[in-house]
Amino acid sequence: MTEQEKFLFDLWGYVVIENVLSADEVTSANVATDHHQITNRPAGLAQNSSALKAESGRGEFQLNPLTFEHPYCQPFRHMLVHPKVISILNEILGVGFRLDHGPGLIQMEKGTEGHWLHGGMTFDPSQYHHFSHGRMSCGLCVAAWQLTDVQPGDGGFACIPGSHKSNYRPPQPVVSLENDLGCVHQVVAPAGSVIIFNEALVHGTLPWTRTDKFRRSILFKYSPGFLSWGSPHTKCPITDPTPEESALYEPPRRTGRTAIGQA
Ligand SMILES: O=C(O)CCC(=O)C(=O)O
Repeated sequence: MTEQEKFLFDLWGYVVIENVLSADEVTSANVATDHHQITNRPAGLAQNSSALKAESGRGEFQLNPLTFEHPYCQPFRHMLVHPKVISILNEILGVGFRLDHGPGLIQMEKGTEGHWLHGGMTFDPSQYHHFSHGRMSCGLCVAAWQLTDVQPGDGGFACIPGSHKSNYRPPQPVVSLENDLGCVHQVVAPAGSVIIFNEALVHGTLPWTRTDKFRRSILFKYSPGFLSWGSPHTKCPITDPTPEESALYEPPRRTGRTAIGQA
């Protein structure tokens, strides 16, 4: 993790890292996505917000993409243990971090609703940002890979930068986006980039209503090795896992987890 990435992630609670995937890798991930069933969930994530409502719910994979048949699992397995992401997670979650849940696809076509802002509202021992002894320590964090371009005004991922460290709950009109007080930021990111964000950040999704292009983001959620936000995995779902992939599925525990990405 570079000094600039540390600075921005600590300051904002997220950082966008561009050009992590090549154009060919983005294409392979989109081809693999096109070959598998995507189902639209019923609309409802916008709750009763007039600012977030739209006709349809977002599209999601029916199967875990890490278990797709070869070669279609490969782009997602590459993302799971990408060296750039591993180096960042070793810094912010600590050595021995684990895959908590995911990967999950978010696909939005024109007319897809947004998602009420969430995260960071109260003390939550599973989602946090702490700084001591010269380094960050975080709870649940996300690597959100961008398979399509997101431009200013398109919608999609949005957050209140810095809110992972804020002390007051955002007012209700802010989390519903009905009056965002100018503090909500739509995150712009080209295809091939990865957004690393802390789940303690107040974040959500703006509706996708302004562009005919679609949005595809695939989210991997990681926790420190001792912590499980979701139900711990019973086993690695990949039938032919590498040692690095297996390590990410070890049970949560304070010590003794296999470290990955260490020289
Ligand atoms: O990328 C998005 O649209 C939002 C994702 C989100 O809210 C989450 O992962 O908790």
